[in-house]
Amino acid sequence: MSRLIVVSNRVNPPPSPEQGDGESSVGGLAMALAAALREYSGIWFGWSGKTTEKFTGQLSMQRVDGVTTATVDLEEGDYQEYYNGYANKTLWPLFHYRVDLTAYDRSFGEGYDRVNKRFAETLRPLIEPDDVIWVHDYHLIPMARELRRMGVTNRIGFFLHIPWPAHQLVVTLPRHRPLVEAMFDYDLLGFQTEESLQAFEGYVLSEVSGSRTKGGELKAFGKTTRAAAFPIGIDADDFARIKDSPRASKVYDRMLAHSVFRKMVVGVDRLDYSKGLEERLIGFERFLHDNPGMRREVMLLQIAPLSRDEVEAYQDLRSRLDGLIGRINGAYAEMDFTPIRYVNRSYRRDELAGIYRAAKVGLVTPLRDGMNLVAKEYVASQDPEDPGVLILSRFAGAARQLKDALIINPNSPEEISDALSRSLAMDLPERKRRWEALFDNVQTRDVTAWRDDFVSALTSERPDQEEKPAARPLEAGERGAKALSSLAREIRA
Ligand code: ADQ
Repeated sequence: MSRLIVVSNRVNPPPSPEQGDGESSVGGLAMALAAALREYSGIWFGWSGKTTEKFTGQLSMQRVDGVTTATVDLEEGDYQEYYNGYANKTLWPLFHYRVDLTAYDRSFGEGYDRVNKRFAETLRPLIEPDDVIWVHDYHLIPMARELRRMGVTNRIGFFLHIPWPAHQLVVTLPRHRPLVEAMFDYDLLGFQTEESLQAFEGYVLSEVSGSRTKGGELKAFGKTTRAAAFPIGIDADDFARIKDSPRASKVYDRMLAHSVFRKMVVGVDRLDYSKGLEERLIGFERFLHDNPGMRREVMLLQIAPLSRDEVEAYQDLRSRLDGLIGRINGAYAEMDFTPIRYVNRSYRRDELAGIYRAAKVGLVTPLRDGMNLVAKEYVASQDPEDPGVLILSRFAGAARQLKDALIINPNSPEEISDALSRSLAMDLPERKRRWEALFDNVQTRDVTAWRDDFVSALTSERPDQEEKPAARPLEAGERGAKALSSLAREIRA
């Protein structure tokens, strides 16, 4: 295949193959994309994570373990309006159905468009005629529009990692039309679930009088695009392997030693209001209340590394969680045990695998989640001879695939409490039967299958493709920048 250019807001330093045993805390997605980039000798482009006083468009290129990364710094104002603003205070809450937390600030939208344009201008000199470009997530929806405006005619695909919300929520965005119109500059749109796909189609068909072409593409704004669901997976075999690694086993032994005579329930989430952390704690509290006989036999380990700490809604959530956990522990702790252990740090992947394996129950209760990889990681880390039980919110994309989990509504403390009782009492044959079906799905629909499905759909023939306009010749300034492309080639070589 041609070269692959991956574009995402942050470029995760790709873990080297020697780190494959889980040393890195970089997630499976970064591993999979890095592997794809090695295979297709591509480039990973995005924000460096650093800010400068003035935007210069200066690219920093590196080659690490077979992957070329190209990053650019952002101006402080851009960072505030684009990243903390439109991405994390507008699109993230809205797409997770939290209209109450959504900021409709015009300057955020302007910053978002400006940064996408700056990213596109910085990336453009690196693009060669046969490159295939894969843009990731809600930070970068207008990337293709900006690239097309600069004459880029390459195949460009987009994958949305978070849910696409219902029509009535999208229209609360003051500039929803241009946002959706920008999606029609992609050749392929990927969503996590059929539900998100249908919500997107619903908007297109009813809000902007779009239609479906004979070839099955969506047509609106005088353009066509293909849209499909590509549920993301994890590197299941790698997780299943590292759960038996020395580091994972050490963590597993430690966890067991610290929970003698008690069954551990685990929650692992970025500290985010979409993850249903408060609802989970209230459900656990209900369980403790309703099952006095079980109180000394169960403990909840909640791991929640801080995230987006500069955004007020995250600071508020953090202090509410501190209060809630304090209240529950205050009410139910005894001098020799505490019901909830709460940790705000990150762990290596092999350590997480050990923690998952030691937990009799994986409690995953998001109020909305594009997919939720933790649910799949929990399944992949279990001991096949004595697997734990997964309790999963019906509002996680993963619930569409992991039907053999105990599916609950996270808004109901009673449902969480009942599912906990049921999980803790579940006999081995039922646990095994459920786990085998779950693992089969996690293993078959893994991250490599996801990536290959998307890339092959993106590179396949488009049924309704109209002639794309020929690439516009480069202007003087751009020609200078084109020299960078040769630099990129040299670095890759
Ligand atoms: P996230 O919202 O970040 O991802 P999730 O899918 O659960 O949610 O992925 C979190 C990742 O972070 C997992 O790989 C997990 O292991 C890791 N992680 C969490 N806590 C950790 C800790 N303490 N230490 C180390 N690692 C930790 C977004 C969407 C999801 C979608 C993914 C992928 O919101 O719905 O599943 O992208 O598309």
